[in-house]
Amino acid sequence: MKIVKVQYQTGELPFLEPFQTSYGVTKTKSFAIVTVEDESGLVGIGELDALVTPDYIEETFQTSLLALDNWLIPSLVGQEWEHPKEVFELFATTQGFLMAKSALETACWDLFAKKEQSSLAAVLKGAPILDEAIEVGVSIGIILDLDSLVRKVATYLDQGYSRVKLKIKPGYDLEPLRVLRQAFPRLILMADANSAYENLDDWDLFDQLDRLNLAMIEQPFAKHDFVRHAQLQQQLNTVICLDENIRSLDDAKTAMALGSCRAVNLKIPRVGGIQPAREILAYLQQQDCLVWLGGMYEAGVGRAVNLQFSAFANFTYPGDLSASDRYFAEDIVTPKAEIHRGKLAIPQGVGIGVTLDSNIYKS
Ligand code: OSB
Ligand code: MG
Repeated sequence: MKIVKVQYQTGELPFLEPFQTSYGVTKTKSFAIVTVEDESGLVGIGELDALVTPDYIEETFQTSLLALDNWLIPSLVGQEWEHPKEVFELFATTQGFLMAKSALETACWDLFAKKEQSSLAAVLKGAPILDEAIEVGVSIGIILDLDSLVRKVATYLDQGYSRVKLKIKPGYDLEPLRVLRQAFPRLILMADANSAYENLDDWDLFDQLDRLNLAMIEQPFAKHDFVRHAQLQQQLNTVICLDENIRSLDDAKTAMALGSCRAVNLKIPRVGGIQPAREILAYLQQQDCLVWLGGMYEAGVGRAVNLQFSAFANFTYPGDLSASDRYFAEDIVTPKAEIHRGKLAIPQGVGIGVTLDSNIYKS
């Protein structure tokens, strides 16, 4: 196949409620929808999910667009490839910009699956998909008022979410988690620090957290620090999960070699696309590391990619893959991801299984 034309358009979706992490508060979701067109005129779509500020990782929405314009789109257009698993390699001379690469690479997978008249999940699996709905969890931002936090969690549990992740930071950690544990003794509860802790001086805190029967603690330390995570994992019963640290298969190997974690939050945009994600998944599963799917507050296209990938991967642990209405009043695709009895349906069309609405670009 050969991509002859690439276009993108940016847009924004307001969050229903601001989302607060250890980095700050986010009020809108910025995204770009990338289209790739082959010689026959068939089009694949992908989503750019880089954040506006360089706090989660270095890449930002603006630097992604710069990389797309200057290096990534030129690396893709006019090149022959047989299968989308080759596309990530076409970008090899450009370092970083994994989220920009993922937007293009996932669009090529959508295009390929459409050409095959198959769902992306079935193309990935090489077999029909039997489970048509997947169990999902929810990621909850910092809510300072703890009564409101408990009420919020209760509404998500009513909707059927089967796992809750709470964002924590120094000064907002033990107490909210204790309150939730007390209110929901059997809840699958975990915490995500987004690198907010400095070092093992916080040992007392981690020792207390270790007694709360948390499913895991995600990314307590700095983004490239494998050693401290390994030291902490050695001292805790609670599973350490890495997010920001794991950008590549090499990172996954480093984490396993050092014992830095026993779980990984895998995000397709953070590792550069579907092919690197499935390689990391295969390696980590073979190492008996628990892998689950993370999220970037995706709009409808990115969310559909996550659903297809989850259907293929058969994750045993519910990911941060919520319904669209967990974040947005309106979305940009049909069908929207909706939760029914705690599960999201896998859209059944070809490719990523959803179509773009005509009125997607509101900004
Ligand atoms: O750390 O997992 C994270 C969103 C953006 C960037 C980083 C993270 C997150 C989330 C939300 O936790 C996950 C989601 O619901 O999409
Ligand atoms: Mg995280």
